[in-house]
Amino acid sequence: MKTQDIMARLQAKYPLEKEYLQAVQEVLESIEEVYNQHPEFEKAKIVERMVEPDRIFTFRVTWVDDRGEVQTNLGYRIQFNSAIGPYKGGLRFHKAVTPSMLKFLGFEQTFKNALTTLPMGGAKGGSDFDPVGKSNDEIMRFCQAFMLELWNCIGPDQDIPAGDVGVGGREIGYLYGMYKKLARQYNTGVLTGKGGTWGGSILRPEATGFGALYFTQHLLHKAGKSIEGKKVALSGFGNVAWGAATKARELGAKVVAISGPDGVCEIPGGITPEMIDYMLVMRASNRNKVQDMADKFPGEAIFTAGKKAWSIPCDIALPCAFQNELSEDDAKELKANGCWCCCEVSNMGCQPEAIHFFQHNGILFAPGKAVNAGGVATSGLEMTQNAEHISWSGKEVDEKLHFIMKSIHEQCVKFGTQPDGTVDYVKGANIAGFMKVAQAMLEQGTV
Ligand code: 2IT
Repeated sequence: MKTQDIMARLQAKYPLEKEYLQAVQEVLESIEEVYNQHPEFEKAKIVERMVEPDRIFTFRVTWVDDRGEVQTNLGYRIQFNSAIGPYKGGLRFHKAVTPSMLKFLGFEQTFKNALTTLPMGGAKGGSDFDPVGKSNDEIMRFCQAFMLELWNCIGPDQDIPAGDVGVGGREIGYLYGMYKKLARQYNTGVLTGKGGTWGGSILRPEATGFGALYFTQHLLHKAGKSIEGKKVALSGFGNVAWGAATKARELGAKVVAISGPDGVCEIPGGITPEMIDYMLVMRASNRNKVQDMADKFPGEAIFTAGKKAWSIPCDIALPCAFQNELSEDDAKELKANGCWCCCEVSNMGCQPEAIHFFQHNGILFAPGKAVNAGGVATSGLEMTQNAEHISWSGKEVDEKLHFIMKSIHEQCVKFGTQPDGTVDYVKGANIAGFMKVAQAMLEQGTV
C-alpha cells in the first residue's frame, strides 16, 4: 500500500471532500509502514475497503418554524464500519454539515471506538440544520422530523446515535420521544446521552471533557510533568469545553480562556464554578456567543472580539470546539507565548501543519481520537447498563472511564514509542485503532 497512490485515487473520486481526504491521509501516513509488514492486509484490500463507508443514508427533513414557514434541511447517517461492533457515533447539527464532514467524522470514529476497548463500530450523522437563534419548540419540531426518517435505520444492536456539536441532552430527549412513538418499543439502548431518569448514564454529559483531562494527566505523567497550577486555554463553551473546564479546575489547573465564534474571553483569575455553570445557560440559549460570559461576569472575564483562545498565554491548549480550529499560525503564537502541550479534544481540531509544527518544536501533542474517546466510551457504558436494565453509580462509571483512558494511553505508547523514547501519539493512536479493525475485517472475510 502506498498512501500517495490511494490518496490520488480518492482525490480524483471525491475532489470536494476536503475534511474526509485530510482525515484519511493522516491515518494512512501513520499506518503505512506497519500495514506493509502484513501482506494478508494488502491481499484482502483492507485499506481500500476501510476508507469507504458501509452505507450512507441521505434524507430530506421538512419542518415548520415559529412563524409558520416551511423549512427544509438535509439529514444524513453514515454507517462507516461495523467490524468490531454495531455502528456507533454522534449526530451533528450545524449549518456547515456536509457529507464530507460526516465522512471524516465517521472514519475517525471507527478508530476512536476501537481504542476504547469496547465493541463498537463507527458511524456519524447529522444535519445542516442551524440551531443558532432557534426556539426550543423549533428544536423539538426539527428533532421529531429528523427522527421520522432516521428511526428505521437504527437500533440498539444495529446503530446507536448520540450527541455531537449542536446535539445535547435536550435534543436526544426529543429524538428519543419520536423514536419510541414510531418503533412502538422501549428500546432504551437505541440512543446514548439520554436523561438520567430514562436510561442515561451518570457522567455521560461530563465524560468527553473528564476523559480528555484523564488522558492529559497520563500524557503529562509520562513526560515527567503535572497539571497542577498550569494555565489552560480552551476553545468553545459547549458540552465538551464545560466538562474539560470542570475537571481541569478540579485537578488544580487554572482555565484562563474560553472562546466562541464571536471571540475569546480571557479569565486572568481562572474560571470559577459559577462561570462553569453559566456555560450551560449559554449553550441552552442557542445564541452561540461567548461574549455573554463577559457580560455576566464583568471584570472577571474579558471579551475580545475576533480573537481565538490561542492568543491567550497558557501552558496547555485544549481545542474543544470544531475541526481545523487551530492553524499553524495559532500553533506558532501558542509556542511564542510559552505553551508546551496541546491535547486535541475536538475531532481533528488541529490543521495538519499545526500538528507538524507541534511535533517538530518539542510541544507535546495528542490527537482527538485518543483524547476525546471518553465520550463515546461512556456511551458504550450506557449501552451496557441499558442492556442489563441497571444503572451504575457515578463512582463506578468514573472508575471505568479512568481505566479506559489509561488503556488508550497505554495503546498509544505501545504503538507510538519512537527510537528516541518519545511518544508519537498520532501514530500510536492510528496504528492501535487500525490494527484492531483490520484484524476483525480480515477474520470476517470479504464482505
Ligand atoms: O465524537 C464523538 O465521539 C461523539 N460525538 C460521541 C459519540 C457517541 O456515540 O457518544
